[in-house]
Amino acid sequence: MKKTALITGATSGIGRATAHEFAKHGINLILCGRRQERLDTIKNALSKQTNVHTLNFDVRDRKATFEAIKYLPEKYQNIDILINNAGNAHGLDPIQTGNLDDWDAMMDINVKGLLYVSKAIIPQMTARKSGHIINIGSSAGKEVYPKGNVYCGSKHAVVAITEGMRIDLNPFGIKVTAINPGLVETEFSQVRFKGDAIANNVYKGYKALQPEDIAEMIQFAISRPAHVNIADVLMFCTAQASSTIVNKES
Ligand code: NDP
Ligand code: 8X3
Repeated sequence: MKKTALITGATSGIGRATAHEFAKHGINLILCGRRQERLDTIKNALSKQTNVHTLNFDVRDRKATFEAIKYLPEKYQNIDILINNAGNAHGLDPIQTGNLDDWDAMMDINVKGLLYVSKAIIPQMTARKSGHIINIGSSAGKEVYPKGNVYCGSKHAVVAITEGMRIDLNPFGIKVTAINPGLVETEFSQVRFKGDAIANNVYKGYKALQPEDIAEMIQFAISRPAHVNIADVLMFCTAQASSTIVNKES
């Protein structure tokens, strides 16, 4: 029987690449994001391969999140796979000059948004005693780097929450996975630096991970046999050794 996956942050980067990867495997898709035009474009492209439904909500909005998921059409109501991917870094500043709005955005989206979406879906998984939750953490959830403070904090929280989910959902046979990439070439840096020219340099001088690389890892994780759970993955491009060591051509 075809599985159904809900992907947050499906309008760009890792989420969009995962939608394309899952469509290749005939997985029914619920694609979430705030930019409806993009959701429509992706739906048009993937509808040839699988069933696609789109949901437009901001993961910070608790009521909108719960309502969107509660009122899914009948054929999309059983969600087998949840990809908690929506998130971003906002700013790169020392703690003493950090921007409060940036801090709110990172904690509200990366941490609380992930919790709201999970809370809206986990009860059906526990009731069915099956499911797979994949949280997109980061190398920033494993290691703190200069000026990373709050973003790193939000991703450390994602890693901790993932471990907590795995423990609490263990009696229900639900798989829980953290996938933690290093530098991935997406719109991430445009968001982080608010369109500033510095964003264009982040992926220059080396070959960063591509969103498709992460999507393939996610597909690998969801396609393991029932007794295998990929618990935690740290992925770097070959040029990256840690958050602060990247071998760039000068
Ligand atoms: P992108 O900026 O390309 O994509 C971010 C996605 O998140 C978009 O689809 C965006 O959709 C969605 N999103 C952002 N804010 C909200 C919100 N408030 N409500 C709903 N959706 C939201 O970045 P990436 O693909 O790189 O990032 C995806 C995940 O991967 C993030 O959690 C990020 O922290 C993580 N990551 C990224 C790395 C990188 O180097 N790129 C490395 C490690 C982890 P829309 O704007 O339409 O709502
Ligand atoms: C994204 C990777 O190094 O910009 O999570 O924090 S990094």
